[in-house]
This record gives sequence, structure tokens and C-alpha cells, in this order.
Amino acid sequence: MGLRREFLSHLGTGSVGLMAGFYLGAQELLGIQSGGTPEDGDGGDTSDGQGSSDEEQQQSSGGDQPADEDQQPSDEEDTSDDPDPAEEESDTASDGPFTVDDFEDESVSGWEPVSELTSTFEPSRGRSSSGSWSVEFSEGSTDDNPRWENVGTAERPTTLETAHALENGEIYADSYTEWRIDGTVVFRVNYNWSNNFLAVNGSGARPSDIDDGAVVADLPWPSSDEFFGVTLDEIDWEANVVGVVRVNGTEQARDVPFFNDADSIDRTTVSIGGDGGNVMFVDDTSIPPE
Ligand SMILES: [Ca+2]
Repeated sequence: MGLRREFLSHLGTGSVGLMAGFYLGAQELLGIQSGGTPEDGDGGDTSDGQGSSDEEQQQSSGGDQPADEDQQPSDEEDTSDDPDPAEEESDTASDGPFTVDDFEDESVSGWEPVSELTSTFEPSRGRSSSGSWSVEFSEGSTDDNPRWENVGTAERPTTLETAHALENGEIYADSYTEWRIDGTVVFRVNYNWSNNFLAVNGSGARPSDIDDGAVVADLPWPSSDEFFGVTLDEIDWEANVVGVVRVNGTEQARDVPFFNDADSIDRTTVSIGGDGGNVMFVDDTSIPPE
């Protein structure tokens, strides 16, 4: 794990902010689902057709560099203005330093596309990981590997979580949630549906590629309606490790190093890959209250 703390020097410590927001018992619900198969994921056989998009995904977010040249014309785009004119959020309480979201307010307030895209990102009641609502994230075209982002001010949570599901069996996609500070990825939860594994903080398209991170579950293909929810818990900002990784409530890994060392995060990004037209559901991409 590289030492990449330089970029932090101008950021300050960040506010260990008030964790305003709601968390509607996703842990319990995920525990009930318990569908994550806890093997070490040797499903490295590449199902066809997906190599190129895997690599794209790799390139667009992997590696040691801040890696976001393509999507960040400049910082001010994201950090200064409040992204959503419709500021009538109800229960997601994004008045805190960092927006948490279980989408139960039937809104995607606070979320913005990283660049001009044809993707859609809309509240959906079709299925959810917790509560009744999630976001239906549709990839518009083959050229898009769209990202949507929720930007706040820097903070250092001890727990993060996110849940993804694919539209049932019809599509072929990879997806991830990342938590970043500016352009640098600090944590990554990578749902590699094409190669059937779920990894945390690892870079690579196959389980054998995962170096510092951990493969934490197999992902069956074709997927069912089931959400796979990952919780990064007991995050240790001094040691730069995630103390405990849980999948659907079950512990799967310990002391997983950060993707990049950092002192805080200020944004959540979700992305979907594949060959275009893919649909994914995202829920509970949030920072639960302490
Ligand atoms: Ca929800």
C-alpha cells in the first residue's frame, strides 16, 4: 500500500462531522438475506464479452494515481456548489457534512452525474435492500460507464455501507461504490458480476488480481433479485485499515487496507459498467450513525 498522504496536506483533518441522517435497519435486513456465499471466490474464469469493460473500469478508477482526470474537469465543479437545486430533501438529512442515503425519501437529492451522460438515476420502489426504496441506475449506452456522485465535506466515519443488485438476469454488468477524497479512491466495494466475485479495496478484474484488498464473496450469475450489501466497519483512520468487512451481515474479512491511504472522505461514487443498457439497483449507500 503506497504512501499517498501528500495530497491530504491541504485538506486538513476534516470535520468529524455530525452524523445526521437515518439508517433504517439495513443491517438487520441484510442479515436476514444472508445470501452472500463466503468463499474466497475462485470464479476467475472470465465469462465472455466482458473483458474490455472490465479493463475500462480498471483504468478509469484503478491504479495509484488520483485517476480521475477524465471525470474531473476541476475540483470546483463538485466541491463548491450544492449540487441539487431541489433542496427539499426530507429524511436523508443532507444538512450534515456528508449525505447519507437509503433513498427512503423517494429522492436522489444530492446525487449528480460525474459528467454528461445518458444514464439515469431514479428512485425505484421495485426492490430495495432496506425499506421500500432504492435507486434504479440505468446505463444509457455502450459508451457510458456512468458514475453518479454525492459530495459532502470531508469526514472520517467508522462505518460505511452500500448494497447493489442487478436487474434480474437480463444484463451483464460490473459495478462499484467508492468513497473518495477529491479524485482519490479511499475505499472501493467492487461488485464484479461478470467474473462472479465481490471485492473490497482491491484493484483487478479477477480474484487473483486482488492484492491488498480482499475478495469477500462470490456473486452468482445470473443474479437474482437479491441485494448484496457490504459494510465496512471499524474503520481505523490511523492504521488505514477497514477493521471488519461484512457481506449481508456476515463477517468476511478483517483489517483490509485502504485502497489509498487518506485522512478522510468527502464523496460517494457509484458506477455501473458493461456493454450498455445495463440496469442496477443501489441502496444503503450511507454512513450509519455511530
Ligand atoms: Ca432503501
